[in-house]
Amino acid sequence: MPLVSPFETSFGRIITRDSILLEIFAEGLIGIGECVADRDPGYAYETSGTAWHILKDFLIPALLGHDVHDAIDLLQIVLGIKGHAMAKAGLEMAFWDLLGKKTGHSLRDLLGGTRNRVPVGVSIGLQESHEKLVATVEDYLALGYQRVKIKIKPGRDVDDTLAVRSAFPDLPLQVDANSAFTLESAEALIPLDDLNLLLIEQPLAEDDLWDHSRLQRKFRTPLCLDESIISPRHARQALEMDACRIVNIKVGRVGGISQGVAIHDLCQAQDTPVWCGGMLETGVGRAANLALASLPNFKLPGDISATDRYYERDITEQCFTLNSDSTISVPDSPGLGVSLDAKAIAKFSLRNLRLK
Ligand code: NPQ
Ligand code: MG
Repeated sequence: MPLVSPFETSFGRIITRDSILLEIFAEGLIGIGECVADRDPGYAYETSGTAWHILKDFLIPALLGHDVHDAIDLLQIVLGIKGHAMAKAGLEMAFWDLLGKKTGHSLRDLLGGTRNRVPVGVSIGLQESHEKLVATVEDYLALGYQRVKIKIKPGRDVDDTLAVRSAFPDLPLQVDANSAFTLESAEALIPLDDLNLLLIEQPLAEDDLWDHSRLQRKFRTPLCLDESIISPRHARQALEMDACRIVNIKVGRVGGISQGVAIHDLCQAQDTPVWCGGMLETGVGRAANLALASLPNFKLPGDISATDRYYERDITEQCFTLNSDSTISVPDSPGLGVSLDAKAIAKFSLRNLRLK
């Protein structure tokens, strides 16, 4: 799917988004889910290719023919397959949608969400110049986004952030390095500590909780982990070693909505705020993010922007718009609360496979 504008991070620049859409047919109902793996392994090791393989050859065959009553049953089935969180999460999302449709409950209600609308912000990619960056931030503020995240990388860090901070002294602002620094090179980020940021996201490698805990000691600003938090256990250990003080939750990265809720609950019990990350989802994954972010310990605005921030044409009939208070309303129809736009699906589909 073509993006409205290119999106550049420390790991690369994309202009189109690939994803795998899943449909589970059961009891006369269809549950839909989205696997957020991308074409390239830049953000994570999973790709749309690896997810397709794991779904087709392992996850779906393990599921077919089983009686699955709840998400715990499903987790038991997928537990024997290591890794591949995004593939698992796509399938699990379709299962939650099905469960909602079967019971007549929205995903928000199934999860115990407590809000009808959730605060959101916008994630802005690396720009050509400070002028362009500040102008882009200004454009999103004019659209009503009240929290901004900018991407940083080595050499494009303090100056970029300072440019935005100088132009918008009171803006709730955060930065995301997508693991581009080392403990040594992250010394360059120390001046960020004086820029009143909400958080600094994932400065170091994804498999490096320990160096994040060493780095957190040097900052008053909370570090927030994204790529590093791949399970409730990783979240617990990160908090125990003070590797971060805020946690980003993404359904795809943690292997499903249930795991996302588990991390939410664990962080809540430790008074650690969480927020909902984004993976340039279609309307399907966006609906799941909104339901998840309606839980009470999602204390910071999510990277869940309006549909038109990413896509001119989405694959759901519903499109999500920004309310005037920088929130997006949580769907309240059964399941995810979205339906597919068959014409858009036909237009964007590259491959199709049905397993029985
Ligand atoms: C993050 N998301 O928080 C991610 C990074 C990201 C909204 O900043 C294709 C697939 C493109 C996954 C671009 C946001 C992506 C992607 C960015 C993930 O780290
Ligand atoms: Mg991130």
